[in-house]
Amino acid sequence: MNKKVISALLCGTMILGAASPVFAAGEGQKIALVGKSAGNAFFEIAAASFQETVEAEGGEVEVVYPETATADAQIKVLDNLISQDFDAICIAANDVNALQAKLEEAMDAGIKVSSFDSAPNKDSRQVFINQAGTQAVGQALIDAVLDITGGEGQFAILSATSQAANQNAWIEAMQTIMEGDEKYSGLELVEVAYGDDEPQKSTDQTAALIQNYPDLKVICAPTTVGIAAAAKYLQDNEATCKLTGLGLPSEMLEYTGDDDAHSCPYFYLWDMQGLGKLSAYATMALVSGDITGALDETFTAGDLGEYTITEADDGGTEIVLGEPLQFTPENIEEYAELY
Ligand code: RAM
Repeated sequence: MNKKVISALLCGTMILGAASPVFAAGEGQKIALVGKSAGNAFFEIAAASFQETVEAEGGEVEVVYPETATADAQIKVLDNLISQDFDAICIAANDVNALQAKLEEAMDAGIKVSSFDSAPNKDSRQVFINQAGTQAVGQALIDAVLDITGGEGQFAILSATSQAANQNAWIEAMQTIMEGDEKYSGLELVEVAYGDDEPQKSTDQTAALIQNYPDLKVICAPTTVGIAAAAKYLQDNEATCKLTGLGLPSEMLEYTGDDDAHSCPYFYLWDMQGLGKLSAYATMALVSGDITGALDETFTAGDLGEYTITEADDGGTEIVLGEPLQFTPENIEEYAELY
């Protein structure tokens, strides 16, 4: 029986049969959550919160990781999911455009498609759950670089994969902000290196940056895997080059400090449990028909409150969780207990 009919019947039964019916937002829903790659704590934390949220609302979640952090590997995963009876797929895309045909196939088959963390293009999704505005992240990162370099000098970016939709959007935002304001004119971006969200490759890329640019003042790594690898390398080697970017407080605890003994003065991320939860509520709302992903629709994301669907930079729609959070020596211990 169709899931919507089942939930309508369940709802009716609850209203007739119980004194105070509790409406479960995800009753009977079957949702697949697809991360960018396996073995990355970032996705494990978001997935745990996503799963817990859906299960508490009466649905079930299958978390699937591709074999590699590529679009091809995600296409294989999607092929497999489309052949099963999932109500929705929520995906962090390894490429902006390469998943379009497959995600359109999923939507044509009646599967709702949302994305989180890393957005496939606007035709490949119904809505994107953006952890923090793309411009806001770009602004926070370039301002951190400006501050930590002391206002001028060389910096490099250590990214994940070269095709990663979110990484490229943040890097582009940083570059646009930099080019548009005189105050960044003393900064020189010498290289964007790719560690592919693999610890060893990220370490090797950090080593190469330090060797190739002896005057490098800052590395900005907008990836949790990259920043943790670079933090360790720079600190172990007592490099003068400093670090900032996007990281998990739990993985950055021992590297964050204002003194020479630490490689990272401060860095950013966002509420990780909130990201999983908001993605879960948005995806459940697509399945139940409460939203379609269109501009200006609103829905309630449990105890996170009410959210409105807004326009994304790519012309599609998104739901923005909140502002990026800054982690400093003062607050990192508290956050490290959470994620
Ligand atoms: C890595 C991934 C992820 C990104 C975070 C900040 O774990 O590349 O997509 O959002 O870093």
